[in-house]
Amino acid sequence: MSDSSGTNGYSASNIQVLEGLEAVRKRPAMYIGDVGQRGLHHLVYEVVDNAIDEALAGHCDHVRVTIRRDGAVEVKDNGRGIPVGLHAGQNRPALEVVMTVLHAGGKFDKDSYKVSGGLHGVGVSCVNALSLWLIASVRRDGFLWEQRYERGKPGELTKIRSLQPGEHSGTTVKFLPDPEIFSDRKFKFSTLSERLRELAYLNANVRVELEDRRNNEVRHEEYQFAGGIQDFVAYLDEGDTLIHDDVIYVADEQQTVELAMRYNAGFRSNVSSFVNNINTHEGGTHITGFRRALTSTLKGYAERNGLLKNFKEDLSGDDFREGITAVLSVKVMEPQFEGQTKTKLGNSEVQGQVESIVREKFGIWLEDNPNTLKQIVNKVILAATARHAARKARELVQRKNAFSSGGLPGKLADCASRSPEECELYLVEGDSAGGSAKQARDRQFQAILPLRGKILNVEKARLDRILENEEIKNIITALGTNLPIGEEELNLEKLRYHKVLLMTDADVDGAHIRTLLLTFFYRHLRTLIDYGHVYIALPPLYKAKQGQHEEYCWSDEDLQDILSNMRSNGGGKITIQRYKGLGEMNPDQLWDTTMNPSSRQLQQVSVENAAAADRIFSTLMGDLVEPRRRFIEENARYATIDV
Ligand code: 0RA
Repeated sequence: MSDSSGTNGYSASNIQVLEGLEAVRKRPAMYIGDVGQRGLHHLVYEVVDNAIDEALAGHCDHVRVTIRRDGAVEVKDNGRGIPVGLHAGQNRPALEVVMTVLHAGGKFDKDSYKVSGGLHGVGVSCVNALSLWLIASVRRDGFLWEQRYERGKPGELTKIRSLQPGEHSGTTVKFLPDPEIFSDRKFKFSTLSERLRELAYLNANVRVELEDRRNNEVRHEEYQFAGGIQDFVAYLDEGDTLIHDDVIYVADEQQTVELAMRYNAGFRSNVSSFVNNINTHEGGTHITGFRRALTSTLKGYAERNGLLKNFKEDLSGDDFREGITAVLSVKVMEPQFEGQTKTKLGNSEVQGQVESIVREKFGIWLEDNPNTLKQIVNKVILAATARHAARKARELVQRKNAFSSGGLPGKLADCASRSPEECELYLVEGDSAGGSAKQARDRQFQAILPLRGKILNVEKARLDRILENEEIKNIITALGTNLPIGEEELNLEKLRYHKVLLMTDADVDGAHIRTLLLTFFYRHLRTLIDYGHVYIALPPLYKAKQGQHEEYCWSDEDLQDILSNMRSNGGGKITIQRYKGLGEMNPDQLWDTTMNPSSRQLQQVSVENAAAADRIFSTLMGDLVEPRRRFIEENARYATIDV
């Protein structure tokens, strides 16, 4: 605000404030990403991030999030409390400034690692602008203060009462998202709990609670991890067969760079990274520094200990990360976020900082743990060997394709169009459903690839084995892309269909096959998911019929609604058909319900929280039975797994 003095100060800045909040209400997506589920939950994260900032500054160790019966959310912390005194330049309480001025939150505390960039750090004022009402309560300076806002417009700041002896200072923010902005205002317990759990790992010892009071049975979870990101790694690699017991932890004295990691016998690399508690999905300079340090440190120690004497092939950086589960968390004063989703760290100075800290501290760790060094190096050698074998296997596939007709799989019923933007590939469970789909489709733009039986569980196989699998070879050849090996990228420009649809039966087997396919896409063709090319085609569960009138239902609630409508219309006997398989529909029905773009139901596959998705895949598809059983038991009641 430039206008800070004179009697006009208040009204002039006041007008600017209202204009600022109005701008947020006019273009909410510009500030919070979107006004769907993601944006809605972002409101909570924004408020929680403020409380966590207070914890990072060392003034707060308890954050409690409550979803209230009325659908509002309350975030309570035991920090210093947002200051309520008059803000020097603005002639109004500092609290009101924080709540109404865009980006005001960080301007008080210059040396804190305030989140900024990306969607984070837009400030609690955005939450305020997008809430029907918001109530900020502050316990500070011996009193409880309260101020209520409506669609961002402040009421009076009121002193409510004295604090009781022993009552802690802190801030509580309660808000109800505005129905004019958000059509869906239902917070999801699992979405909130994932982020809160993650924050508790990233901020060791901070106690984070989540309580859902919307149902008669109150649901409550609490996260507090003394081991911080070390515990995070143990959570992520639960169920994996470990190469060594201890989680490796390295950090500098100020903990501006923290790294925890452990190797397992699996084939993937699961590296999550955070900057100021924000997940940097797209990596960046900190990840580059980590990778370089990991490779050079391990290689150096392996060579000096004569562990690479008998291995003459080249080692790629990727080989050093096979089977690793790692969490890298760094604090950066003025982070620059880049990339498609603004989750890639750009600060060049960070690379060297991370690299030298990891090099030094991991080196010390390896000197103290020579046996683990040996086990890790053996694993690296296996990875390199498999990578060479995978290259050979892929060359073989490519050479074979070059000789067959057009290089496309024999089972593929291709479409006529050659414009990938309009083309769709249906991956269909079973030859018989595949047959129906071929009759049902619009052959101009819809291609069908029937898959026989269960595809390979890629969670349990190395790439060279995966490349021997017929179904997987067919999928890859039909798609036209490569199957990236090691550090290669997917050649997206070769993709022959911009929609890839998984069409499986609406039963347990179908769900299993869908999970196998999703695992394959998630692990090996992740770029297709990231760019929104992968969909699940949802066949209906029921058909309700009354006389000539038929309706399809996609859920049990759907069915109940439709049945009660039919009953109230009179009109005679109702029959219900339950579709267990795609094969029970004739081609016309299959077209109407599942393939016709104007009437079908599709679910776009997205990876909202990659770490959680990763864990779900390893738990569901990995080696150990016990964690899988427990996962299913724990989640049967609540969870639908969104990947
Ligand atoms: C600015 C200054 C001070 C505290 C805060 C912001 C603060 C903000 C939030 C948001 C949620 N919880 C919060 N807790 C504190 C304190 C300055 C001081 O006391 O010296």
